[in-house]
Amino acid sequence: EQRIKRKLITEEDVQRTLAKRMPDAHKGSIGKALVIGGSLQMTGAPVLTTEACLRSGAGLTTLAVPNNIHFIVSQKTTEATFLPLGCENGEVKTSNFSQEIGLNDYDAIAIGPGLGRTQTYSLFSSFNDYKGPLVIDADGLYHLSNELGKWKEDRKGGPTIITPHPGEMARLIGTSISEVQKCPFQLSKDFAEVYQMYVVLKGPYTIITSPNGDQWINTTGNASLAKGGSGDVLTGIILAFLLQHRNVTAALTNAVYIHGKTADVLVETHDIISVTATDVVERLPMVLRSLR
Ligand code: NPW
Ligand code: AMP
Ligand code: MG
Repeated sequence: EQRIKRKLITEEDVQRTLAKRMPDAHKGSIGKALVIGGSLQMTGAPVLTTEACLRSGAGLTTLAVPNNIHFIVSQKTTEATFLPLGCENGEVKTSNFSQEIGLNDYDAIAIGPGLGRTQTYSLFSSFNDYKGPLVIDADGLYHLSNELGKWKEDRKGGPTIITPHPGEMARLIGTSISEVQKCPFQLSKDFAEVYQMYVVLKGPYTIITSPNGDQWINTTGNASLAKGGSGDVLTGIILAFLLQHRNVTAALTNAVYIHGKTADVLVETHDIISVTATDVVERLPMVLRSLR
């Protein structure tokens, strides 16, 4: 008999579990986040992820980008540090990130926003030994879909979190977008259990599934988020929250709730067609404050 646990995310849950800032905190005690992404054609995505991560409480945030866009992205984000990586065809060249970056120096990593798809990366061999939580989003999911079989065996390291929209989910499991939209709960649950990953299936009602099949449904957010960059911002919030929450599901549910809530607050003053991903990042401090 299948045990089904499904729950709506409530504001009370978020208020109760939201990361606190201890009076004796220092940047190192909160943790170091690493964002890997960006390419010549997509300089904004990793900046949005990094800025959202900074606004969501990370102690130290580093952005790894192909070195041809280092000076562009560093103009756009002041508080982050940078890891310029070798570049080919406007994208990060390495096939194995663990050979180029001391991954275990970071407490949480997100890979994918704006990364591009012309290079071949083995995310499995790069991150198999990484001990912290790993978020795979955007083009990271494209690379993951080409070697998904390898991930069936348990990753030796920390938890893996994927954040697909329905198009990315369809590619991962080799089905159509309409099929994903027809059975989002079952497909997420099957995927999470088989690959032992946390699945954040995005949409008007984002569904979060843990590797044991438990599910949470988000009801915040609105169609102002139907704009390029929204998902890149969510990945940054998730990354920062992973550093600051005791368990992965609290980090994910709180991040998804707050991302949507910020859009809900924005449409009180901004027209629904005008909201940008940057607006969401800039409004995060006020929304977080309102939940204390
Ligand atoms: P269609 O055909 O459009 O209707 P991709 P991506 C579908 C970067 N960005 N519900 C969609 O359907 C990202 O970080 C950079 C249903 C299509 O088939 C990535 O690195 C920005 N279907 C890269 O771009 C800002 C949905 O999925 C497919 C859906 C590619 O990201 C923008 C498209 O998916 C962007 O974030 C939904 N909700 N959403 C920047 N400023 O630098 C999408 N689809 O082409 O695999 O991926 O999302 O375009
Ligand atoms: P991405 O497609 O990766 O940019 O991610 C889009 C983000 O915006 C996800 O967090 C979605 O849940 C959210 N989003 C997009 N469209 C809507 C919508 N119509 N209603 C609510 N949330 C949305
Ligand atoms: Mg995206």
